[in-house]
Amino acid sequence: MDFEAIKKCSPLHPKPAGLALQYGTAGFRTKAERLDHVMFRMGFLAVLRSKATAATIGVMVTASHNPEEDNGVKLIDPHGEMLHPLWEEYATQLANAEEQELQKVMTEICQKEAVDLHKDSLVFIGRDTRPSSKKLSQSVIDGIFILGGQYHDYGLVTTPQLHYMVCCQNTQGQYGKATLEGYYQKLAKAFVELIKQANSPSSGDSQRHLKIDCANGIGALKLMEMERYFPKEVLIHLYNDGTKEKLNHLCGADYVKVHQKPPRGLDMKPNERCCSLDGDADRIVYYYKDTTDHFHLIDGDKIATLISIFLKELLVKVEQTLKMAVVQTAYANGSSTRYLEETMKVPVHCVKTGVKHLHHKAQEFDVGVYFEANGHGTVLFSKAAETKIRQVAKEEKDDEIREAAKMLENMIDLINQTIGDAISDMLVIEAILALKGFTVQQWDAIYTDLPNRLLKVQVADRQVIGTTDAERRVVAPPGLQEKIDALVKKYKSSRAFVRPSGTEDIVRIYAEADTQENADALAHEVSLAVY
Ligand code: NG1
Ligand code: ZN
Repeated sequence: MDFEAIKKCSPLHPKPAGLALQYGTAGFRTKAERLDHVMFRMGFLAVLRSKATAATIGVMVTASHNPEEDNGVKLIDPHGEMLHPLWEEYATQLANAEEQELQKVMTEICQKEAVDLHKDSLVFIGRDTRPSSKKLSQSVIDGIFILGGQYHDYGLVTTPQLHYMVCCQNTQGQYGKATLEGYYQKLAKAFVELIKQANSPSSGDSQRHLKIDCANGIGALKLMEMERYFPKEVLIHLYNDGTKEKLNHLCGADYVKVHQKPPRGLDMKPNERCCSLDGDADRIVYYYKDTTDHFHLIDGDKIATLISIFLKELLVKVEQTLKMAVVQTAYANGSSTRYLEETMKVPVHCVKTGVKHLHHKAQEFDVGVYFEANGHGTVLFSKAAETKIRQVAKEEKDDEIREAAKMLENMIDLINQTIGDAISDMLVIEAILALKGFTVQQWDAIYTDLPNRLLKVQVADRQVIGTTDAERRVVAPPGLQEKIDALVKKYKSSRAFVRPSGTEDIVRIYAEADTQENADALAHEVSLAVY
């Protein structure tokens, strides 16, 4: 390692004095102007991680659903998954090291991980559409360059697209081609095949329309690029495409989910199917308004349920021994868990918030469906499941079974198994609705959500709140859980929990109850107990 060069260049990306950041659930996130040194240093870390794993590593510059003034960065591991927890620790140490400590911290990482500095390295870089992202991704490149690493800059891409590229590259093309063209072609081919298997569109109309709120972000650009691959039966209409308004401002999946109301900038007629992406297009929620102007949100839990219903029907026909499960977090609506377990008889597992926990758990099953209530999720197929499904699709003599296996095969190709992907999920959902002849109302009616409320409160130190049982109970500070228990008892069909956010300096409060008024009141009372 050329420490002289590092010493010379590092002051060009100075760390603001006293600033300490943490690599959280989704990497580093804060105001963009505080992140230059972090980006530069993550360039270093990506090179070291690439050498340590002898694989290509990704660096994505984005702050997802957070305001336009924020930014963030996260590293992507070789199979397109989130960074290894040990390396998250190194990332924090490196980001917070004072100038004179940099050499020591980097040497320690190399020693602990036995990094062979003579090895080659390759880093894939991507960024969202924030005004600050271009310069910040240039700082990542500066860091890579100083360590003599190789890189490929994909420029503007969605977060899941970059995860996909990393996975393709490290599996020597087995997962697909590591280009945008490769991504669009793979997804479009699977989607077109699936749509062909649908009899007739449920609307009676020969075309299916979908209105999409793109959160004024990268999703709009990428959907425009992909549109020409879509079958003519599917017509998408893009809103909040970033040409007029600010990223994530009063729109996007997070806004719609948290506020339980439509985004600004999307004109919605009764019973029209609409959806919102978030700022880096890794989340999606659907919604519509009925003829009485009542807004209906179809969140990640209902997406997981729709996908599970569809997959289970096919798996029963193709191979009954394949084990399917759904993975959720504490934020999953109680009605969804109940429906999945009691009506569908599908095992449901609850894990801590954060995609890496869901992804990890889902890997235990032949078919693992995971979604956060906020619309981030995907489906994982085990190697054994994939091999079996492809074999039945090829060799089975019975037409019905073979057709079912083909649908599953196309689902495997359509879903981005590296991470939740709004574009891929949207195509999966559109295909399932077409295949099952479901309207958005029929989908919504599968079960009725329990009224719920998500609040956030600012406290002096959010880390004083300690949790257990997949974050459903607090163990610290003493007495808080007892207070929450007492409040929950006051309301019917209720549940509430609090946890420190991993992405913002706040504590989140979630409550469910029999009515919206009660859910709101319970959330409010719990928030007072947290102060
Ligand atoms: P935090 O801030 O830890 O609650 C939020 C989301 C997570 C996940 C991450 C990463 C909620 C309640 N939390 O985490 O589900 O998506 O952001 O983006 O939606
Ligand atoms: Zn996101």
